[in-house]
Amino acid sequence: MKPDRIVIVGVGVTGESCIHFWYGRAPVFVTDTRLPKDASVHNRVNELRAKYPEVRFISPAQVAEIAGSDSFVYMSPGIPMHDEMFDVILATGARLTSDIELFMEQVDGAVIGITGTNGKSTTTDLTAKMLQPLGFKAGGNIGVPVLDLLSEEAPGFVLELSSFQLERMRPPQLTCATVLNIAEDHLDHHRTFAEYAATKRRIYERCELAVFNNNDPRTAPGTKKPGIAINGSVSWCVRQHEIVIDGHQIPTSELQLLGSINHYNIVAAAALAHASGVAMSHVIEIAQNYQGLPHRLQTVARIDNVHYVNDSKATNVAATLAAIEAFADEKPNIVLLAGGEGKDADFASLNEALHDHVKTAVLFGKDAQKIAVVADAVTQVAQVDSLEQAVLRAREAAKPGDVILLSPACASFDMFANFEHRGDSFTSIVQDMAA
Ligand code: UMA
Ligand code: ADP
Repeated sequence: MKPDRIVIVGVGVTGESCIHFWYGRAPVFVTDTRLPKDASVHNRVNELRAKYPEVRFISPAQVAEIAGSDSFVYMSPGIPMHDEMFDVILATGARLTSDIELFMEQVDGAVIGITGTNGKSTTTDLTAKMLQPLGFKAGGNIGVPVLDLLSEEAPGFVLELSSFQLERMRPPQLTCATVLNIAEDHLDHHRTFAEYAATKRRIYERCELAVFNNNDPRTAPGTKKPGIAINGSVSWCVRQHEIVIDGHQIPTSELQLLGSINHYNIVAAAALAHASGVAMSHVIEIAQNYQGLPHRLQTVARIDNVHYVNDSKATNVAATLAAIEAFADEKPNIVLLAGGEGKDADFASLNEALHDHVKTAVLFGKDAQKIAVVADAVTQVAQVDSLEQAVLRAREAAKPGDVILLSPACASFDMFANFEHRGDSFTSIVQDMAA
């Protein structure tokens, strides 16, 4: 069906990619639920107005009169499904759809989908590197709106899909799909953990081949599917000192990525790449040399024999636990920098790792006190007002051989523009200190 009008809600990168696609093909109307109050949204609207003069920018209240049964409506992923705008749109009879759904309708080639609470970006980037000889391109939640990939003319795509993206579309028809892991996150957005987990598993519904963790039933497809069950056979598994990829054993000492969780991500990426038909020799070479993305367990300096690590992308408790595991020693050797916007998470599950491996927790940001309540009973705690103070306090607490680990277990939005800004700030504070 050809729509009579397109309504786009949200003026972030997804919204713009939808405007770009439909511009000149159908009348485009754009709004943003934050429009009446937020000055930065006004600035963004003005920027888009200059770029796309034919687009009509409307107020959120006008959506009810503009959208009709022959319209398509694109809601940006950051707008929670319980936002009243969804009811307004459904009442108009319009087709509520998404950028990913439109992308899937446009492409013929292979599409691999990757979701999970943690490790999505790392696994997406790594899978795409393994599939580079075949010309695959990566996009999605990793930061490149999928519709922007349409200009690439690639034979296949690797998409990072968030729960926000999966919940607002029909299950995608993917060549291969994986749920890497499921832990508590985004409970301020999804109503329950069960709802969040079910949303992630929608990725398998129409996929041809599933890759999942045999040790974690929450990652398995609900119905029987052809696939690769990692840790379910000797050919594909993660062991203490080696990983096995299609029967090839690789000692973990030959890998650049740290931590058993990252070793799992490597095996999952290899399984997805293998299923797409690339040479295993290339997959193994990339697996061994892959250095990871910035802001994930990234070494930023070694000063006075203290190791400074930027893991700013750890925006939930599970990611911080994984980071602590990656650096843990027999005695507490970690000075942890944590805090920020906690997204209603329960920090109690940090308790044991803080007790066993963290000598001091330096806490900052909006939910510092919530973490302090847990940490106080098991380790030394310092609460500070800024990241600068946190680094100085951590430096005082660390001894040679220790690790100063920024792994906040929280989103960054209370103090920073995003996790990259937080990680870059940490890096420059540390580098200034070293100079
Ligand atoms: N907006 C509203 N009402 C709301 C919330 C937002 O109108 O209630 C508007 C904002 O005012 C803004 C626009 O929506 O104008 C922003 O849209 P968005 O929040 O959906 O963000 P985009 O810029 O479109 O980026 C999105 C993803 N963001 C989110 O899901 C929050 C990006 O993932 C993704 O890279 C991009 O699409 C391309 O696919 C970011 C992210 O934080 C990195 N993802 C979450 C995560 O990884 O944890 C899921
Ligand atoms: P995502 O895109 O899902 O946020 P990233 O690859 O960006 O995933 O990594 C986010 C954070 O999660 C980093 O701190 C990283 O070290 C950590 N991490 C990566 N893989 C896992 C995993 N399987 N379990 C827990 N934490 C993980």
